[in-house]
Amino acid sequence: MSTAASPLHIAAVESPDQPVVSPALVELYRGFESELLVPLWTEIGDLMPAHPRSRAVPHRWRWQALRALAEQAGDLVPVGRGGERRAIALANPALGGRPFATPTLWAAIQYLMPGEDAPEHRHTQHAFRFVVEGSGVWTVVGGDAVPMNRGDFLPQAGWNWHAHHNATSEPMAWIDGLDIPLQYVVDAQFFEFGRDTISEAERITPERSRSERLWAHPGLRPLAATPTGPGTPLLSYKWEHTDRALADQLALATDGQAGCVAPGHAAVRYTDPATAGDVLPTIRAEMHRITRGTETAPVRETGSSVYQVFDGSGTVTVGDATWTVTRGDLFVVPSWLPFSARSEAGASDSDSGALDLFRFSDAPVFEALRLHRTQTHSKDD
Ligand code: GTQ
Ligand code: FE2
Repeated sequence: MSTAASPLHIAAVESPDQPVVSPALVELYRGFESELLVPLWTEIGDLMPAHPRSRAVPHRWRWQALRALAEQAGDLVPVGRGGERRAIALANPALGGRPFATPTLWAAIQYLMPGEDAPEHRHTQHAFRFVVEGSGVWTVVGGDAVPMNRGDFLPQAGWNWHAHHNATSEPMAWIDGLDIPLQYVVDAQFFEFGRDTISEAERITPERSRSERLWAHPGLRPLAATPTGPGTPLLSYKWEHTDRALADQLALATDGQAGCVAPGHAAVRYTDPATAGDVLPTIRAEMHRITRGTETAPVRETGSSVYQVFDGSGTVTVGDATWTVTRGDLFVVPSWLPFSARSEAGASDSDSGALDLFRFSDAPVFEALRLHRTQTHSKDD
């Protein structure tokens, strides 16, 4: 009688830290395999390394290439119920062809043609949109129409109904960030279809959403509004505020006042106005401005990040990889690989003359689990 082949293979290898290979040892290992058992001693180096060795690798995607393919998809692929979104995800080359930018994060370019609607749905995955170019799409979250313009960051916590509609005669592209790979690996996902089309009353195009009118006043909390569910009640963080915060940080530093994270490097984190914590339970988002000629000190952290160049150009180094980057380009920083960036003159010259980097990461997960570690090196280390 033959039993089904065991999916396990435990290799008996000659190695100083492994038991002596003998016919009896090989037979022991076959016994483990047929009972679906794995000993720690053959696996420990992979399972319990001295420090994180990410399965993901550093990689850069060029915005021009993404954008051109998204345009082609706009002509060839309808958006509607079932497929839900014309979203094209970054696939880390070391994650088995899955649409995972990192082990925890999804990053995609989404594209909506003039007049198109992306149908309503909701899911437990936490999400955001970030706009590097264009305008004309409103995302309707829980009936609140939120405009999308260059530089705006739009978080949207899990289980909110949402649809998108392009109200103009131009196509629009933006990026989505979600915790899809995290929820996939921990089996946490729920999903529901909503209405196929949003109501005419929701097909409005206000300059500011209801959420902004309630929550976008610095330091002022509306007394009668109670955030429901996890995540920030503010659905859009507009570029004018982010830009001014970064410019003010740099100007203060020029006056000899503290404020920047390092000379020539200003940064802000998007936060929940009701808690001052991260905007989403699983995703942290930040904007960094690095002035022309400045190079940041290498930093490594547990957890992974995805960056998009919002403006300017420069050179970034992630572990052993170094790339030039310019407006719209995306790249990933796997766990515990050192990251540094240098701002340089290039093809696209930003308004501020600086390199502006939008960043999102899984840091809230690592912090909540008390697994977050950071290490900064000086440039000469
Ligand atoms: O826009 O609702 O990139 O549900 C992936 C899943 C976008 C969205 C994505 C989604 C969405
Ligand atoms: Fe969605």
